[in-house]
Amino acid sequence: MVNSNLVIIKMGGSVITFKDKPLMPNIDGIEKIANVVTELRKRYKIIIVHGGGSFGHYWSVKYDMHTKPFPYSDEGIAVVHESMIKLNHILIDRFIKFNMKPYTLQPSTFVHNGMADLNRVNEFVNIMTDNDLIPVTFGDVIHTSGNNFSILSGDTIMSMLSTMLHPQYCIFTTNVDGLFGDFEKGDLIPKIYLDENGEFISSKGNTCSSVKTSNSSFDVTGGMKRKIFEAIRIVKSGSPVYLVNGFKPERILDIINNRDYIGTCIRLDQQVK
Ligand code: IP8
Repeated sequence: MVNSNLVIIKMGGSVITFKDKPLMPNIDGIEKIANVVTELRKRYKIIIVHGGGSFGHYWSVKYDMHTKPFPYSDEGIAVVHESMIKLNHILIDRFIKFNMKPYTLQPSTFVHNGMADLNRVNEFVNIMTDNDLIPVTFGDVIHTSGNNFSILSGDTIMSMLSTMLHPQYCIFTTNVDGLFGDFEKGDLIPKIYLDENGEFISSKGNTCSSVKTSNSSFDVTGGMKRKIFEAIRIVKSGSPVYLVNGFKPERILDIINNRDYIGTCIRLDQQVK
């Protein structure tokens, strides 16, 4: 059963920063999505998750830090975390300028040892959304156990939150239009249907030739791979997932207003729409 007044949106790092320019926010990218969120919040409770882009990823690479729990250097942990707070601050500042009331939840307040705390999440989200506050969280470096820390992707936070809260719409924004069978040919896949085990059933529109289902994972490159992995978990838990171009966020409104849209929807085959 989905929570029909909840929308969770990931603001991708490739939209809110210039990925190839270290520590450079993309204010236009942030504001375009903020503008759409001002519309959405009139009708829905919103949760925002944002990625690291050329802030967190830049320093994670420099300090050789990854998603694997490990006793990374204290300096690296401090610097990566600080860069994410800085990016979060820039984003929050823009949201406030758009007359919204964002409230940052650092992932360390609700994730322990790689697991999200359902009670904490429910408590935070209910209090905030009842008060017109918009919870905002982000990918970060967090403590796991012992002396170990790990990079926690915003995509993983998307699936932690979505599998607990069951939003009606779970939307990932990136710098491309969606999931492509063949990117060179512009072969966008508008719909992918899964069964309740997360196994691929069929796709609609263009062919799904380069999208494979071995181990419930799709054969895609780079950051898309994790998104698809997390998307499958979310879809299995009942919420449909949409991959949308964050530079054209009006497409989010198309989805929610039931209009034709450009993007990829991944859903259970029995979810009608
Ligand atoms: O961009 C990564 O979050 P993502 C956050 O959502 C860091 O994968 C610290 C690199």
